[in-house]
Amino acid sequence: MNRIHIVSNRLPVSINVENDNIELIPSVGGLATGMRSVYKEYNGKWIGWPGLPNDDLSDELKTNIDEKLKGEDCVSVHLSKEEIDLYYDGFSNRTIWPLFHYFAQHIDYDPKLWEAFVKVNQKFADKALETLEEGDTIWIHDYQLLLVPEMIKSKKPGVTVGFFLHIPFPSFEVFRILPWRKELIQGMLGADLIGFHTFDYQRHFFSCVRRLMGYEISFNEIHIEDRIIIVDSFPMGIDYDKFRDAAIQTFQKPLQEKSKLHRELEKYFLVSPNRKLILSIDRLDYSKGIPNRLQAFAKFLEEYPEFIGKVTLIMLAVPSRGTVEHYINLKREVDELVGNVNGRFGSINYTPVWYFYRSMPFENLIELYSSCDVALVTPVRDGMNLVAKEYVASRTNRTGVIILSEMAGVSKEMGEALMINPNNTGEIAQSIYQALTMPLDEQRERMIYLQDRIKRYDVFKWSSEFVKSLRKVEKLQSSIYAKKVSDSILESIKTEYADAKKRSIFLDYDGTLTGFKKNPNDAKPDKELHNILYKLEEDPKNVITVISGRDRESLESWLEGHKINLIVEHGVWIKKHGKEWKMLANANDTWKPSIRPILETFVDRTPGSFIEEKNYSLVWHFRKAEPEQGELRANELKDELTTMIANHNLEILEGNKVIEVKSGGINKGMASLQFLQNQNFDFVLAIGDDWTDEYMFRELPESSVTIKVGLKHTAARYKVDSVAKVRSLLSELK
Ligand code: ADQ
Repeated sequence: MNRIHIVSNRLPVSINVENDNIELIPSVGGLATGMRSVYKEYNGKWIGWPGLPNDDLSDELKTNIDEKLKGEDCVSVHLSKEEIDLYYDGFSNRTIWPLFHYFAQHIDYDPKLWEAFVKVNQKFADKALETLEEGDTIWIHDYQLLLVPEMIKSKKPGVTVGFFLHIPFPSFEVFRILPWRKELIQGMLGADLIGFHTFDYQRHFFSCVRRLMGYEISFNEIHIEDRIIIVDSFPMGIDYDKFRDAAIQTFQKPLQEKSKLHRELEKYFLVSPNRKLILSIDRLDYSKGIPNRLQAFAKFLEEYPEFIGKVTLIMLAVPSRGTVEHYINLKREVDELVGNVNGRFGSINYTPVWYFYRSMPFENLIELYSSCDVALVTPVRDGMNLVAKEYVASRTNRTGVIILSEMAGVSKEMGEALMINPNNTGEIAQSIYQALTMPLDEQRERMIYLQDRIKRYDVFKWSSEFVKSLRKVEKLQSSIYAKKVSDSILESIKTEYADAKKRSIFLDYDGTLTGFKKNPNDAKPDKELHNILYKLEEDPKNVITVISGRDRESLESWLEGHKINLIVEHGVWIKKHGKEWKMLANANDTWKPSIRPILETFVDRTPGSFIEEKNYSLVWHFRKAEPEQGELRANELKDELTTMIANHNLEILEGNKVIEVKSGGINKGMASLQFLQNQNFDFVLAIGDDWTDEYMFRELPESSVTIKVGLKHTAARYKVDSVAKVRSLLSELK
């Protein structure tokens, strides 16, 4: 079984050094739990920063730390204070974090931060490369390491690379703001599998790839040069059983074993049995919508004064990124707002907001989750949000209500929560009222569904699904390589060619012999191509046919002087060398007047697209249109045409950035077979790039050497990845 390694900014352990004594403290967070099962099971290493700046560490201590970490199968990437400042607090948290959370006004564009980001990403990649062997798999995590996939892939292409982004991926209009947008996308595209929490982030990523890089995307695959990248959504889960079991135990503990917090909570309920608790838990981060939440709570007390004295908001904020300016300002704002709400609505025996600015042990978290009637989760942007899931898992009596921001990834899985827009404080106040007055039966009904779902797709399922997809993509890549014309395949093709007495060579034109041009009339053969063809024609054993979807005129004039046959319009016309054009199939064009107006409306609605008219077909080209709009309209057009074609015996052909409507029953397969009839060729070679060539690959005799240009699924026997490879293959045939 191939090894799977993990790379993340932080290792799953913290290090405590006292008097040269090194203590490793395992992290209990969701990622550490989920990944620990993976890298242990697959015999891998975890590569990351141990959490201490290396400036304060002697060489000896560093070596000892590394040794100790080795025992946990961890490999450390040591970082200096300056690197942490520029790469982590800097580019990661002052540039990418605000950008990806739509806080454009907070973005720091300092090129120094970018340079440090590149340098430190390279450090992580180098450490990983030291550990990796060809054939291994590596799973890289999160926005701090966006460049690492490419840095690894370019050095070790045989390693399967996975990447998971834990935060949102923004829409193109936001992402494009960044000066280094292309570099980030390129970095991510080094991965074979890219995972996001939700389909929306996946969609945004696709649109950035399409618009910035122009790569082709079909379903959830990105096709680049010689690789296919799979992109998918994997909503991260939690260790459900751990939270549920801990919640059960909390209530079974005898009084003397209960924590101080728990005893105080119980005392509170004892004194005021009708009091209700609302819970709010996050890192203190501007993406979490904490000020909005406090304002909404104040509004609620204002609008429903009967709840003053009866409802308390317990607000836990974990200190986070305290050296970054916007976090310092946020802390000040939250402190003030808490003071404001308590000052306005509090009394001697009533504090509306209990505010804790600290991290809490797991035990206390569980006590809070299981004691609070409502969870208020109102981020303005959040990749997933695990707090919402942890609250659900801890509700062992199946009561409790979640008020949830529609801007959190988790909202896609929690339709039963009370959904709010985090910027609408009136709506949040209203939902707080609805939650506090919700009948228990309704609470249970909603909670049962939520628990079912969150339990099923827990963190172990999440990681195993990702690993399963990694294995799948690994197989896919190897099947691509298997069909690729390798040196030994090339040798055997050359031998077959040399041994043959009479050869038929079918060559598609656009995308096969020449690259695609924005304007189809610019695709004239260049000198190199002319020479390749002249050389092939010289051999009297060769019968060469260019077989294309093009019209008669351009190919005839471009290839004038060559000893070549032409089959055009996908098989409607044939012109044997030195002879006149002849119709190969029975085609008619009486349908054109009814189809042309439809295509014209698409030209009007899609700037950059145009119609090409051939004798027996009409083609809508959208290569020059804005890529996303082009794809979208192409789907619309196909849909619209489908209802028309049956009446006219027409066919729709989908080529590379073209939709072609033509008379039915005519295709390159039929044409090439007809061409071979009554001739005794003992070698047939066919090369083509798009799916109109698939007809030819399927219909030609099994012994033919069929070659697809590109990496998509194909009926051809072999694949090459570019026009340049086609040309070099043809030049080598002797
Ligand atoms: P975070 O932004 O950190 O994670 P979240 O998913 O809510 O956000 O996870 C927070 C974790 O911290 C929870 O497990 C919670 O229990 C714990 N926690 C919160 N307050 C605490 C406190 N006071 N004391 C102790 N522990 C506390 C990023 C993304 C998220 C994404 C996760 C996972 O921003 O959108 O869900 O990664 O992919």
